[in-house]
Amino acid sequence: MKLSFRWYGPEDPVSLAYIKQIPGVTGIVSACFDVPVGEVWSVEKISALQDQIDGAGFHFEVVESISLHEDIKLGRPTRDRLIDAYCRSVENVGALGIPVVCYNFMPVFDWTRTDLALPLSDGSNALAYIHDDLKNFDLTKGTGTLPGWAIQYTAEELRGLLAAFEEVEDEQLWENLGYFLERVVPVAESAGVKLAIHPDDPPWPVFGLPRIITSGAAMQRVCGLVDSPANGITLCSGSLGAHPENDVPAIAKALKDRIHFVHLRNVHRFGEQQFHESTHPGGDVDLYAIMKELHAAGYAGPIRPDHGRMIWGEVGRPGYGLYDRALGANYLLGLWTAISRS
Ligand code: DNO
Repeated sequence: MKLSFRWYGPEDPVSLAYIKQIPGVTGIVSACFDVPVGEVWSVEKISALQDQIDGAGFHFEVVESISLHEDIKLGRPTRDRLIDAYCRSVENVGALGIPVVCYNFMPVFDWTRTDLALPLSDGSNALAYIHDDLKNFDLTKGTGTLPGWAIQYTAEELRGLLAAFEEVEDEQLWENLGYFLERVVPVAESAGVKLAIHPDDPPWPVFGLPRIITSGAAMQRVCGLVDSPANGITLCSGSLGAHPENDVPAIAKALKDRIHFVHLRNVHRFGEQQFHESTHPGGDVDLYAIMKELHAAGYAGPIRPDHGRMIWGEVGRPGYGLYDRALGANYLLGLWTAISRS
């Protein structure tokens, strides 16, 4: 495996120089955050980012993410032009030798939490989710300060999108995903890029919006929509693990040939549709068992620690501080080394 770390580009307070001090990290996961969704990522833009990554002594292993325009998810007529732009971006990523593109198919909202800094008993704080607390967010005001999303919508845009998705049932969403993959996968194949869909986080509907990538069976179904090695998944232990019925080590085993990227983090579930993020070794998900499955399958792709808590007084981008993610990386390296040598 290639131990990797997410970097939010030159603006990220967690610099490449800091990341370099974490043992074993060779890969960087990043994106051209300033290209508006739906537009083509030019070779110039991607290679400027790649130059910085190379210059710091890393490999640019994964683009996370090239986001999909909502019109693609909605199946609107404008999707053909947008899918075409997506294909050009994938070609450009491939031309620069970056092997993996991560994406997701969550309507409107990417990952969702109801508390960005839940105090934990050890004095740290972590991202948390309590389903009933979603009612505290007033979406008539737009996405506002909800965390982590590449795209923010005004009140009016959001109203339009929420209304449009009311017409879209799960099966329609599946069809729209199939339509997208039928067009993009062949392009990815010839560009030497592997697509890796990220599961929905959390893996159930939020704000009344449908969510379909919520289980191992769903990810299996994605792989079957277009049967190509270029059409694969991101195994995210924290997203899948928020649902007690998702046996993440079993999913890792079942989908081993199609896993192109791995996010390893942990969650502690404290009620139905309630969890907070935890230390990498703590929590309800068995990262050791997942790593063992990946190792047994000969997994050679990128693995990154995912969100961390805020510890030692660090303040920063929710989930993406340096300290706890660095501890996570070191834990993953330790697990992998021990499994390899035993
Ligand atoms: C959250 C991340 C997600 C992820 C996208 C993948 O921290 O795991 O934002 O990047 O959902 O497209």
